Amino acid sequence: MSFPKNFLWGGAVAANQWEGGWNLGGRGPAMTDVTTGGTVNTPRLITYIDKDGKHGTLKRGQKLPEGARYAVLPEYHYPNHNAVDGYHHYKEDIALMAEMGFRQFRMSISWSRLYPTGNETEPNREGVEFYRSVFRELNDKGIEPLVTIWHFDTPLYLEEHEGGWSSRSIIDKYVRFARTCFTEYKGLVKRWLTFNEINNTIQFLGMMQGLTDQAYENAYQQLHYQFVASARAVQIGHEIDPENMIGCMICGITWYPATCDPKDILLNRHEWEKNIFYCGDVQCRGEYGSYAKRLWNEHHVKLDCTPEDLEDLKKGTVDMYTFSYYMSQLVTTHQVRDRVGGNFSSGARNEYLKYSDWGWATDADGLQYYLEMIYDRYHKPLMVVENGLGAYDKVEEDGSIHDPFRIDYYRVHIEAMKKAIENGVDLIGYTTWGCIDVVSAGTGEMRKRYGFIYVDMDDEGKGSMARSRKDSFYWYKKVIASNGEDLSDL
Ligand code: BGP
Repeated sequence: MSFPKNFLWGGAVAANQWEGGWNLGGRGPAMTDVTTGGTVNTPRLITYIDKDGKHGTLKRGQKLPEGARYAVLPEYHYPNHNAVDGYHHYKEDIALMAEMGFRQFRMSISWSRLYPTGNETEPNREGVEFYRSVFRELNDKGIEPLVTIWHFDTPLYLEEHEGGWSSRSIIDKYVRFARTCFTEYKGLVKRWLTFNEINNTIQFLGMMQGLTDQAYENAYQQLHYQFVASARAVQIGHEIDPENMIGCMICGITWYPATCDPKDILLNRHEWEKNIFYCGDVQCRGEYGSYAKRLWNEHHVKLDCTPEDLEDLKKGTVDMYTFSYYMSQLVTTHQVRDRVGGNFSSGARNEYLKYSDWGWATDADGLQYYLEMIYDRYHKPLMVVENGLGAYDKVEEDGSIHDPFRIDYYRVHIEAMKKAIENGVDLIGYTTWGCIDVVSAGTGEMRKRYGFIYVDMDDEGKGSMARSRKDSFYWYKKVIASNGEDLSDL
């Protein structure tokens, strides 16, 4: 057994991290446009002007003070404004992806490029045409687009004035946006994901301490509105083009118990329910899992959930399960001396694993475990739509970039996928994260690079934006050409 013949090899980016052009072509602002850069130790900040005209900053999850409004302030650098300028470089980038032999490219559509405030009744034509050109370019080069409709970028106007995902009214606005995507790009795009890493809203709470029940209620409520929005989008997507294949997208953390204390084993099972199955069950099975009531009761959550919502959830189940995979985490009921965090999750340090410079564990066995566990639960086709190693790259005098650590990382994860396929998993595609260097979502840095393609740009936004090939570029090309058989060094 090996990778299926039409396996969808490729790479992934998101609009706000790749595209730039934040105020071009009629695009409206999103939250990332008022978010500064950070580092591994210092958080990204959200900037605002208060009612007296004073400048201020917030951390993720904090509320805007009464009377304040989000603002771009001259004293800060906003890395997502230009990102790596995919807006102007997409032809060049796609040509490089075609050179590697990509069969699929995952990207997202910026909601505020199509609906600048989210409230317009007609889309911004310039935005619509921009993505049409990108999809045509991909199709011309034999690369199938895989499109994420929402990748962390709700129009800022909806966040600021209408409560974002806390308000039921946003469902209709998202559905209008999704309908536009399905209608405009019919025939050009056949694979869609409704929400990126939808489970982060809950999983992320595990990184914080002293949260109130209200914080949990807000998170579960926001998720419920996203589930309904997703389910309605799935139904519309199928109506518009029955060939559309639409997936959920879950932040796939493999949770392990830190000890064999039965209390840890049970806690671990409950972590899977809360962090992973809660969303997958609703989106794949069309209803909340039996444990959901317990989760809500733990925090006295009263959901705004109507009988029509439950009907929609039933009718709008996804066709495939897609997920990101970077790491596993350990949970325990015992005291944790060394806590580690990464990608919206945290746990105890695992002495059997190696950690990256950003503290993310490398665990390829965890990927096999996740694939086998999830396939057995849902029996739907799976895709790994993000996986990769954020690392420093050094450009040599002659311009070459040697990244054997990245090749090693991919090799073990591709081997893990192969083993899962041998064990019966229907895995249909793999898009590595940040196939071209992009702005980091977590830290806003450029120095945290994932790409096969290097972009000459630093954390302060200085650089020529020139693209160049790393060693891993040639390696991945060889992997794709051999359909995952040749994983040897260059
Ligand atoms: C996921 C996001 C991506 C991406 C990735 C890597 O959570 O879906 O947008 O950025 O993580 O994270 P980071 O950029 O923080 O290294």
